[in-house]
Amino acid sequence: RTLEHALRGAVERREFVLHYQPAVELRSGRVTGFEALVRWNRPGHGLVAPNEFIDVLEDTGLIRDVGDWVIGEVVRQLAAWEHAGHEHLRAAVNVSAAQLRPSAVNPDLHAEPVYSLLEKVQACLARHPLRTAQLEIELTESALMTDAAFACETLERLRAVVGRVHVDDFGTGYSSLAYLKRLPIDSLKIDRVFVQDLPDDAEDASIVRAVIGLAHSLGLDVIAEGIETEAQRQFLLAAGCDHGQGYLFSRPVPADEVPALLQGSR
Ligand code: G
Ligand code: G
Ligand code: MN
Ligand code: NA
Repeated sequence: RTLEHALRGAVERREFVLHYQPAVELRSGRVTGFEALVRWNRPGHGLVAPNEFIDVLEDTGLIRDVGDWVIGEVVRQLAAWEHAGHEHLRAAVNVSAAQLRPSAVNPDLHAEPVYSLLEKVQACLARHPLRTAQLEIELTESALMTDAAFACETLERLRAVVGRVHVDDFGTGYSSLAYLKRLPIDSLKIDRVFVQDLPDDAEDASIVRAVIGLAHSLGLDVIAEGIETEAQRQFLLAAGCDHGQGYLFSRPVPADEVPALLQGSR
């Protein structure tokens, strides 16, 4: 297929860029971290949004290559920000289910190492040592629950080298509460489909309150996504939501605009 072919070229030519969207403390508006979001700088097309190509990357396995690049780039960027005096910034990368599994070992190539996400992260951190657990990861609820036992084991080991682990798009999948309790995770990110019609939609309001209650009872932090209006922020704050992300605070911005966002946030 032509999109797949174009993406293979894009991986070789490294045509991807990262934008960063802040997450803020709802109470104060203070920036507490960033989420790295990939874009494809496709020649002749401008910046292409991930929803137009992430599925193809996942279906073809190319997500491993792009995902490796994303991790390396975020670690490099965090080290550069640190060097520029922006200390202890946190940035989360989105990790697909396919990146969680070690790659298949080629039986004919005994020398080929088994690739794992843990090893990739460790290699990046060896190149650019970060001071604290500044690198965070986001895994979707469905990626975690497809093979929850395996995800649990993998996260236990990853936890030694990364900072917070966020469950992305929470509410859109089918979480086993038994596993949710056991998983070494730090926060639930409420998907923006539940936020967009707040505060008027009574069902969404109930769902959001229930998720916040569930998260807090498990000792987890809550981040609401897709906050666009002050009314949404007020509702979420009153419901006890800890953090938020969305156009009300900032769109995802290129790396060079991040320092200005920090300035504005004190
Ligand atoms: O930036 P935007 O809102 O268009 O992102 C759309 C989707 O693409 C989101 O669900 C986001 O999680 C996903 N996405 C963005 N960047 C990455 C990435 O680096 N890796 C993976 N696996 N998904 C990403
Ligand atoms: O699935 P994930 O949460 O990783 O994706 C985040 C996506 O949501 C990004 O593509 C980002 O551009 C988008 N996004 C972030 N804030 C808002 C918002 O306030 N409104 C809408 N509609 N999309 C948002
Ligand atoms: Mn995300
Ligand atoms: Na999400």
